[in-house]
Amino acid sequence: MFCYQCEETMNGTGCTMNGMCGKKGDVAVLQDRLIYALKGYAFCNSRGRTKDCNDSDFGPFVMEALFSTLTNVNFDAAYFEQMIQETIKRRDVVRNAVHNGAPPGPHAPNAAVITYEELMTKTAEEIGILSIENVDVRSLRETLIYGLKGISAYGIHALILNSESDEIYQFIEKALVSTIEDSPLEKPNVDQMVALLMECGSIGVKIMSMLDTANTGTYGSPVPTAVSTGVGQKPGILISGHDLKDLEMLLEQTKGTGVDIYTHGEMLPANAYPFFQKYDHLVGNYGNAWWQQKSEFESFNGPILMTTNCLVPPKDTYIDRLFTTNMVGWSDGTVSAKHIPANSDGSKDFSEIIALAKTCAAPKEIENGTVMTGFAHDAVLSVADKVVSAVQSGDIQKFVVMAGCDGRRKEREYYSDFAEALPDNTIILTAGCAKYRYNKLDLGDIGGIPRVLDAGQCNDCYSLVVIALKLAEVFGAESVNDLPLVFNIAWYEQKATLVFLALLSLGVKNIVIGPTLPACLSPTVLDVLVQTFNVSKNTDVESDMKRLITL
Ligand code: FS2
Ligand code: SF4
Repeated sequence: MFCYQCEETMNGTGCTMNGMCGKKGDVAVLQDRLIYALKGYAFCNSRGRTKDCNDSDFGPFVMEALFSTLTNVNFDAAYFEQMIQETIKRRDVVRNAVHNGAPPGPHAPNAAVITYEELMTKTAEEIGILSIENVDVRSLRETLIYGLKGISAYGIHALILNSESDEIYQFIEKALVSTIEDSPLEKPNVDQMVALLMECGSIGVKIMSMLDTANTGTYGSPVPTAVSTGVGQKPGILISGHDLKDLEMLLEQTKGTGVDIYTHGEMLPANAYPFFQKYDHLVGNYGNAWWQQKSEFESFNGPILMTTNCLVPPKDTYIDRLFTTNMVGWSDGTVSAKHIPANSDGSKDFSEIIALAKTCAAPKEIENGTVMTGFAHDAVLSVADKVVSAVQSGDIQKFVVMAGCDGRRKEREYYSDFAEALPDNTIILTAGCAKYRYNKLDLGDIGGIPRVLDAGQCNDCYSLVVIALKLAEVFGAESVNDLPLVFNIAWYEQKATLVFLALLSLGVKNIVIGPTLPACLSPTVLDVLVQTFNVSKNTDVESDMKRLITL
């Protein structure tokens, strides 16, 4: 196997035996085969589009497939075998329609004609990342694929709330086709591949905006909320991941059952939506970022529902209480987590989880306080006057965007240290699970404005963009680069890759990322990013404080 899509990749270069995330070699090569098959499906669908016989379900299916290959989503070999089979079946339907049942032409790429049986014999070396010999082409293509995974993750959440866009589906199709090695079409040159990455970033802004509209249209605009981190006396269900519709269905089905609901990880910001606040049995948030789940799921005592990433290979002590849904899956070939499927109308039956919860002890207390969230764009912009006068008076010197992901590496303590070392006249704007590194620190407020403003999940980085653009407008700045605003972001997986591309597509410069640079960036591609956008890696707290804040 070879995988270098996330920040924890082995030695900062690539996982080659088993993934640091727990992904086994057999699942890694199945994911390579699925992506290969998706490229062939995209190729045939693009031909079908010109003859009006493309698959109308192409976008949703491909988004599901790509999302399932994102880090920490699905570890189940059987799932990927079935998805590869389904992709080839769908591809063949479109291809036959394009050719009126005749065999494909001699110039069709292999991904458009390979059979399921043949594909299942292909190795990672033959069809995976390292099959692309030119290191820069490999870098640009893989970064694009990771951006597509991010688009797909956010696209699926929007789709679940009945929001979709053919523009986004057509981009996914075009981008997949652009990565085909033996394509009969003219291959994009390096400049065109860089342009595709920027387009991917723009589509990222669109999908995050669409999801923001879908979320706020369905659940209301988040309001600043102090969320309890303690526990009650009743048994509970812990819901983790990002999917708000699952939370809605779970809350409805647990009404009056005597079972409490707790959020975990990226589900914390759900507590700030007015819609969810009407449920008294949504009692608070249990635990921290995804990587601490092994101890937190154990001490929670009740069932856990993983609606999306980040799933860590479970311990025996709670595997019987772990349920997955959507694209999430876990199996080691012998033991599997129970999967809750969606019915054809999107509804789900959580009765098995609820019945199990009733037999479990209440969660063990691991904290007892509150944590603030709910500072999405509407909440922050409603106090824009206060913010502007605080900047004008010098009470606020700088805004520091510290959004992104958390991870288990020790180097990430940097983010807590950096937050603590920031001068009192700075405000942290955050979103994503990176916040758990500093959202429980007592950093105080500036004239009633908390020094850590949590806009929500990683997709809610869109809120930070809206806030930055509004500040630029209010201050008459030409761009966000002219604001007292710096970026020190933490990345882990492919949604963060998309958010990064989205920021670049908006022309944001001087972004500092860490704790390492993406391994998929070749020296040449990195050089382009440095020359064009002055992107750099974080260093140590003292040096970064000097270059970002005090200079
Ligand atoms: Fe955090 Fe993990 Fe949100 Fe990422 S829960 S690192 O995949 O999606 O951010
Ligand atoms: Fe390694 Fe990350 Fe790939 Fe997992 S997702 S195999 S940790 S690079």
